Amino acid sequence: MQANNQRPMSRRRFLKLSGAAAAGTALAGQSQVLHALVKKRGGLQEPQVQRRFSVCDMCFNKCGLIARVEDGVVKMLNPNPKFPKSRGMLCARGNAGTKQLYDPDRLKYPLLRKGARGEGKWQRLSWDEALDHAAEKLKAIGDQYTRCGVLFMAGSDLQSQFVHRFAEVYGSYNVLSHESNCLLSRNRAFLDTFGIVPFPDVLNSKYVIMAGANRFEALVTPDSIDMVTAMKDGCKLVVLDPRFTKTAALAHEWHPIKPGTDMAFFLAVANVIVSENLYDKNFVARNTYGMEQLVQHVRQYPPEWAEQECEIPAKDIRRIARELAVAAPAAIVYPGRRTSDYENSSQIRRSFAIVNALLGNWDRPGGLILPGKVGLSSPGYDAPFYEDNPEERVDFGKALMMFPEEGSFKLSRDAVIAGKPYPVKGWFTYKTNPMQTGANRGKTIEMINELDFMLTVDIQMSDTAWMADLVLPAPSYLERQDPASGLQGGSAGACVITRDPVVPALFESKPVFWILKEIAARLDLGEYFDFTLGEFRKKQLQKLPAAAEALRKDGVYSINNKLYGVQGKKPFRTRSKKIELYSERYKKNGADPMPVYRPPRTVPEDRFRIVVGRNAYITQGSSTNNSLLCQIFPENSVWIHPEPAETLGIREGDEVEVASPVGKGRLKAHVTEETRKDTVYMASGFGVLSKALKNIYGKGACIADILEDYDDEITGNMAMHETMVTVSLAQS
Ligand SMILES: Nc1nc2c(c(=O)[nH]1)N[C@H]1C(S)=C(S)[C@@H](COP(=O)(O)OP(=O)(O)OC[C@H]3O[C@@H](n4cnc5c(=O)[nH]c(N)nc54)[C@H](O)[C@@H]3O)O[C@H]1N2
Ligand SMILES: Nc1nc2c(c(=O)[nH]1)N[C@H]1C(S)=C(S)[C@@H](COP(=O)(O)OP(=O)(O)OC[C@H]3O[C@@H](n4cnc5c(=O)[nH]c(N)nc54)[C@H](O)[C@@H]3O)O[C@H]1N2
Ligand code: SF4
Ligand SMILES: [Mo]
Repeated sequence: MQANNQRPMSRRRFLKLSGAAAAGTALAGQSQVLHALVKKRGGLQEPQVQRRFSVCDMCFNKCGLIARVEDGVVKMLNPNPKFPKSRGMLCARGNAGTKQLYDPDRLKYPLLRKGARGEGKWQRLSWDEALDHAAEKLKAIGDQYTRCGVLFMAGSDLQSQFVHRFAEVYGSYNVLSHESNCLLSRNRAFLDTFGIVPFPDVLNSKYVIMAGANRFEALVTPDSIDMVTAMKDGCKLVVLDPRFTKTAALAHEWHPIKPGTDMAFFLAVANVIVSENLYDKNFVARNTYGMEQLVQHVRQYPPEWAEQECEIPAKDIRRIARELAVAAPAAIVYPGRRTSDYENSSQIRRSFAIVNALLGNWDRPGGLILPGKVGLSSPGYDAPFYEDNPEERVDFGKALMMFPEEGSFKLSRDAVIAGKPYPVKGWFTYKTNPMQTGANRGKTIEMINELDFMLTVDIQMSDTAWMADLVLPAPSYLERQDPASGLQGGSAGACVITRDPVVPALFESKPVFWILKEIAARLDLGEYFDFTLGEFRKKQLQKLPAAAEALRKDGVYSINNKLYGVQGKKPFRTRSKKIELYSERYKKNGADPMPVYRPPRTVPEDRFRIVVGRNAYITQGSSTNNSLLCQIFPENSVWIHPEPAETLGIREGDEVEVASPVGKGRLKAHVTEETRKDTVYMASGFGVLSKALKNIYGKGACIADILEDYDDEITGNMAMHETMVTVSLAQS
């Protein structure tokens, strides 16, 4: 089922590779890095071994780990069994974390662009020179335009909060995270239905439907682990996915749904549950708003109608609805994670939320449960006021109900290109790689070309760093101290985590906290960063007296919150104080108050819909250069069904061109029945522009170059599954 035809890697072989003994040119490079850094111990002395707690950062899950450090070198990463969210698990990427630390392609010192953008000519700077330069440029943009003329963007990280703090005290409210390319439409839908974004209690569930979620490849802890355990205990898993993913392979049922039609399926499920009186009547009467309207509304959506739209047989839809109702309340329509897919994704996910409400699974074992309280304190500050600033963010008002704190990458980018409503001429990016993860790379380049100054803080020369003016090297998670943070995890409950360096920072890398503190001092904003990370963390933990000791002893502080019955008789945090099946607020904002089905864009005869999706060896668009992971997954290919492949004369391994109205890419074809005839798929993170990513430069094609940039009309969340492409044999 792998996209490429390589020898499958056994766990034994993988661990051998991830241990000290290593083969291959890339790894030889790594040992050179190590030899240069670590003093040799003489003779046959036993190594000095230490075990240090940390938290994996190869993706956002933050699984607990114990690093084995031999003579100052991190030799192996093992799972921390006391960690409630990840328990005894560290995935392939987590194991490969040592190769992130000892990557010869790591950024080593500050670099200033010399040639044209993207030409790859750099001048090494001292830290003082780099920080002076950054401060000068930020000041100049603030003076010439306004402070909102600088856009800040930080990926998922414990230190990202300092980028937000810096932006606020510098005076810009143009701050983005990765979230508008990820999950905001899911958040919108569940928040607006239940008043809070819940966690699925997968572990105790008897029936789970996953639609557009691939938990056995797109790992989310504890859900991925809990799903396996629950299935052993008799839980049924039904998967709707246009591709036969690993999750589909292990599920009890897989339905290759027509992309973009999930709402038809779930409205029909609601139709059956309502018309056959299968819903939880007490629960619905007590807790919901708009049941009468919903009953009327779903009448128009029977399974026979839905079958025509989603291509799942009516008898299966009817059966699944009944099975869900029998298993309720320990039954879940899984809320999902990445919902950067369709222009109506918020409404699609609203239909998921509404079926959950009908099942009465709220706040009960095996259903949707509330996030537990963590109790970290957040040290506050009063940001200065800038009189000449515009009224609103640059993307304000461009979506019906945008999250004001999150904004929209796509809509901000459009605004920067247009220079409207006001000029944005600076861009600060930290730990995010929108050149690979924002649809329509051409437009990201267009945006960058509008800028006076772009600063990127990364661990490697990502494609985004490659386009920047100033590139600053950050330490990896194994080398840095971080603040504390609260994690949530379904039935695993809440916990507090932190990081301390497992080994000292390599090269000249510096954490973003230090970078921001230094720039702030140069801009007369030093008072807002007048503390150390240690002091900050101490303040965060002041109301959790047992936390510091638990973190020291176990590497995690678990909080024993009550898991069920937390809502009790408390009102829901919605306008009606109930679960909103019908939303007056949506109506007021110009959105449908209940999800109304509109068919997705038609796929023309000679084209395919292209979809994004994960595999277990790649994190979003950016771990592909890792010297261990790139051996397992060295390049991407385009999945195409055998029937259209035959018509197009395409065979397995042929070089093909995938083209959309905005871009094209050349890569190998993977001819497989594991995707629908009308749908093609490519893994992300290849076709890089950065020549400094030596393991993968020249490999595969970049899906961000091909994807058009549509967005969800309610949130402005990027919609990445709305692009139609041609696939043809490449001309040599
Ligand atoms: N290994 C790994 N794990 C990860 C990550 C990673 O990069 N790598 N990233 C983490 C992050 S940030 C996130 S947000 C999550 C994402 O987790 P998921 O959202 O579960 O994962 P994706 O693979 O992005 O997308 C899910 C699936 O949707 C399918 N799909 C496409 N169109 C449709 C449709 O119209 N209907 C239906 N029903 N299915 C459709 C795709 O084929 C794909 O298999 O994973 C997290 N875990
Ligand atoms: N084509 C495509 N686009 C996508 C997705 C997809 O699957 N395919 N997924 C979407 C989703 S769900 C999400 S969440 C977003 C995520 O989008 P991004 O936030 O762009 O996530 P990553 O691709 O993981 O990029 C993380 C960046 O941080 C750098 N980095 C890693 N560790 C460190 C560190 O310790 N310090 C610093 N300073 N930098 C570090 C990496 O080198 C990389 O450049 O992408 C979205 N866009
Ligand atoms: S899922 Fe894997 S990569 Fe992500 S934090 Fe956990 S171990 Fe690390
Ligand atoms: Mo994500």
